[in-house]
Amino acid sequence: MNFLRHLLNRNRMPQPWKNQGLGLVVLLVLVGAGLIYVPSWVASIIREGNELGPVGKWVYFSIVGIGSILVLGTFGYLLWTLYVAKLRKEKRREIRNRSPHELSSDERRNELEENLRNISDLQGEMFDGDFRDQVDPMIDRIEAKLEGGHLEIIAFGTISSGKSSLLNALAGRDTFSTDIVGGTTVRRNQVEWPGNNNVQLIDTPGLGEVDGALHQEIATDSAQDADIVLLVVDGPLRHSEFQLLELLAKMDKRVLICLNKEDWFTDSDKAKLLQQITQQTKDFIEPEDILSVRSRMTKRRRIRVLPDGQEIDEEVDVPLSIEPLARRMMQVIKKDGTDLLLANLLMQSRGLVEKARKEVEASIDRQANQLINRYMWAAGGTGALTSPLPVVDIAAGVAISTKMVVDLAKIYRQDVDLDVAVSLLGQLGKQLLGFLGVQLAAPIITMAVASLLKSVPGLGTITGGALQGIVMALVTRWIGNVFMVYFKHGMQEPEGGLAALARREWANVTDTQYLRKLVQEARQRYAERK
Ligand SMILES: Nc1nc2c(ncn2[C@@H]2O[C@H](COP(=O)(O)OP(=O)(O)OP(=O)(O)O)[C@@H](O)[C@H]2O)c(=O)[nH]1
Ligand SMILES: [Mg+2]
Repeated sequence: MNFLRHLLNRNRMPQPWKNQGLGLVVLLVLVGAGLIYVPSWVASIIREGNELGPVGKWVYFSIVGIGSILVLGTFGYLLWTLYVAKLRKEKRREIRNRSPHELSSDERRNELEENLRNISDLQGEMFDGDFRDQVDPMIDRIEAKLEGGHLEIIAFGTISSGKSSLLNALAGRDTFSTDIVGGTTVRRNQVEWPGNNNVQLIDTPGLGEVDGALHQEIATDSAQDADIVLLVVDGPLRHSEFQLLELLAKMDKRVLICLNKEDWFTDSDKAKLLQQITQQTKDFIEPEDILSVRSRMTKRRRIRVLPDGQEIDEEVDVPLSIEPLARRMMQVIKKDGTDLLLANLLMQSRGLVEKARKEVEASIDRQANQLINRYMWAAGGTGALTSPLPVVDIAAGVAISTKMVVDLAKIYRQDVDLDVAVSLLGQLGKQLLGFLGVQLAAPIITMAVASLLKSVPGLGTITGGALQGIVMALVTRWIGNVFMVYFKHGMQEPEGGLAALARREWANVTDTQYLRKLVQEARQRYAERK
């Protein structure tokens, strides 16, 4: 492999990043030339004008003046638009990095609309339908929520903390089933909040603790749509509940903490507990958003003393108490509802843009991989058909690689035509073309691959046409992978230079597992042909 290393170190691809200072050099040269020629030119104009007599002079200078204004004005306008476009781009980037709560309502709405437009643009660039079809309903939901101003309030909490009971109490009817046995709620359900038909109350399954941590993933998934979160706890904050709060804070969610089952505590214990929770969460929850509730009517024992002095031990009903929470929820909705909705939709749209970008990238990569696959077996096929002295098929191999590079560039929208592809391949290594195109070098690479294949246990001996075919397929895949990475990064210098990239890709295609797969596929293809 020293041979390959040597050739790759010596030959490098064009390096467009070196052109970045070119603009400045050109500008300086133009300004310099201007300084040299403009003064004498202006002097000659003045001289000519002065020779024309009073009226002619006036007309002449007017014409020249208008011309100068037109030229300078247009030039200035061009510079100005470039500058404004640059400023706008920077501002957009800066806004994108800011949390929705740092943005004004208008900025949120604008970015949200821009994101939705971007997503549909990206949809157009996806080559396969699966994800594209998934995106539509998501966009529809965001748009519907935005238009209707529907808020979603979601209850979260550890198993059996009383989420379903609390939502029933808020809804004023027993919509969700509750039970003393944990795990009663098994899926997401929702009900309208009476009196405010734009607000949905959403019940979720209790988050079980696994090794002290809640099912964080499930929680983040469900929290995605929520505009307001009710975290229902029934005692001091568990470590896992605290972690969940941190996570929700990172997602920029507005959270109200509901200390449920307040009938369990004496007034002073309850006050202490609320104080403790307030202290623990002061970094991300406002104290007014921490409230105690009683979601179920309970019974309490009471000793009553009758007028005759007799004492009766009796049970009395303790009504539920959700009034303070309901009032706070109303306040939050009224004051921040639209903002919370916009902030949440904005976060969702950002997530979707990100996902769509990744999907477009992945779908382009899939396309590129399929293309390389087709070319490698076209090259491998020519190798396997004629042998053992592959003069014709090696020439075919060069043509195939060149065409492949052009097609790959098209997939990645890089401006590479046939000539450029030839020169790129040439620069990747004159020897690369050499060992594909020069008879002398062909046996060297074949021998190298043959010895590689021998080192893979269980492949058996491969000789003759099959070996030649596999070599061609392998080299084509290698070239394909190198260019795939190169084009994917906009033809920028890869990390460690092109030699390092080519070496990395060579290591990938000569990995034991990959070689085994390659040989299997080759055998299958050649068997089918026979
Ligand atoms: N003492 C008392 N018990 C309550 C209160 N709220 C709910 N409970 C009881 O707590 C138990 C669990 O209530 P659920 O509403 O089913 O709790 P959940 O959080 O929805 O439970 P899962 O869906 O299983 O995670 C039930 O037996 C309720 O009656 C309350 O304020 N006080
Ligand atoms: Mg429940």
